[in-house]
Amino acid sequence: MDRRAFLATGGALAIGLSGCLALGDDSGDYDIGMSDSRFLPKEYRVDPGTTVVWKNTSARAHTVTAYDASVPDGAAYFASGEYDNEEAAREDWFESGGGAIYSGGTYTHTFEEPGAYPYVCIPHEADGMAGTIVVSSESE
Ligand SMILES: [Cu+2]
Repeated sequence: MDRRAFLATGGALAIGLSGCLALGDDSGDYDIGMSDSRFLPKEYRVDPGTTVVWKNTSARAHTVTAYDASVPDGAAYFASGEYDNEEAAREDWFESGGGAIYSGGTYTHTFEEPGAYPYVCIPHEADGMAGTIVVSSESE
């Protein structure tokens, strides 16, 4: 490699690094945002083993609550507040606002088993605030 080619490579590397740093400022810290009555995006695909981060990017409190009946066989139930099942999550929400993700708050869950995982926001279920995580390998 001559000196000119070496300098060109170094320049490209510097540009690549500054691009990574800029991403970390805002868009890189969550996967699914929330408006007043929507998960954004509504459907989200990940590879098995991926940790998904929800962030409440609105001013209202929300929950992330999986539907018991829809969790794939062998997969773990998930809900903000770390409830073991949907009934417990709903009861606690209606009694004390349990499981709430407040403005700016986050919830994370790692998805191991392939399949579709529909979930809902309990307080805004009637407004249609629901989403689905699809866990599948990219090659499928
Ligand atoms: Cu909500």
